[in-house]
Amino acid sequence: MPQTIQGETISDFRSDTVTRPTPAMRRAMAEAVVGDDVLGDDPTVQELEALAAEAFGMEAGLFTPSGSMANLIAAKVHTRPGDEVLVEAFGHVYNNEAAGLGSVCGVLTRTLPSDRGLIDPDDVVRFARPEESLHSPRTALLVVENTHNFHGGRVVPAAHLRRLREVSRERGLALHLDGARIWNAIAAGGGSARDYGALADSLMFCFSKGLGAPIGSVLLGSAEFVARARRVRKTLGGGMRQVGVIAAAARVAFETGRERLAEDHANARALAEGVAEIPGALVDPAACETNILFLRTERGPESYPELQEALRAHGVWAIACGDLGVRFVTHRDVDRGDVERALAALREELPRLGRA
Ligand code: TLP
Repeated sequence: MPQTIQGETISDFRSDTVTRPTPAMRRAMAEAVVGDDVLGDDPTVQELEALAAEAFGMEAGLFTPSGSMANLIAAKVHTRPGDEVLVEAFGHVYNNEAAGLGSVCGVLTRTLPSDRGLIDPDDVVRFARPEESLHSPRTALLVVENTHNFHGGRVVPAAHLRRLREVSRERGLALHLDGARIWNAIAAGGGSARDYGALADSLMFCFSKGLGAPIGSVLLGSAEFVARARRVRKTLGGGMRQVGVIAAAARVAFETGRERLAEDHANARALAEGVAEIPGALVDPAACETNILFLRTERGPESYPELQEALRAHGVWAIACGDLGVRFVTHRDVDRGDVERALAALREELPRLGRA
């Protein structure tokens, strides 16, 4: 369904973060039983943490205000200042979390190449330093993003993660899964929640992406890891008081959002298939595995901001992302009608702006 923003009816493909809370979420928020979670007595958030941990077969969970904070906390717990973290070159923790790894954790980041988001396990072996020495940093952590946002929602299958897990173990690295969209990976058949949970030392997922909650993420791991994470969250100012009002909406998202992700994937695929036929587009529909599509053009990066603006005039919002293309993300608040609207706008604008 199109959204109304400042009086304008728009089809908002900017991100799956843009969804508005549903009436059921608002009701749950109004009725939530709450307590002071910093003092340990908010039952709504505690239940949600336990439910999330249980789904992945992990011991404990910690509710956080954002995915970025959950990733930052995980890195802080897994590393010491001066350590090194391995992350794929287009990884969100490296590119889009305001340099928290460097500024807050004091770690070095080493970026790894990939095959469209899949890190080669041999590269982990190659890049992880064998041991701390007088000269070099200790490589302490591998971060794996699943689905991979800037590789177009690419699924990292559990079988591939298992190989990364094996080599990182051999090298003494912890493995953190940035699973902001792990439920999209699961819905796309990458593996089960239990599969993924068994392959990570820590895992975060967002309630506020495809699941459709307004706010909130959760960081999962062993009981000991989460106890340490809780303290770091406090350091960062992320300890929240009657946070059950937020967790209540996240719970509705958790219970109702997972089953409809396949619909988002079908909408993204329909968009990809439609766009691929328009002159000027460089799109491979088969590479659109989940809910994210990067539209590249024959004319290349200079056309992306122009295309973003032209689409906006049609009430279709998407985001130009540097060289990567114009990003479209499907979610609960866009449907097939919005996809058709986007395609109609693209049929008008793309041949003009996208052709070489
Ligand atoms: N991603 C946002 C933007 O920051 C780019 C989006 O619109 O896709 N990990 C991954 C893989 C993410 O995509 C995001 C958000 C996060 C972490 C951070 O989550 P929040 O926004 O809750 O801090």
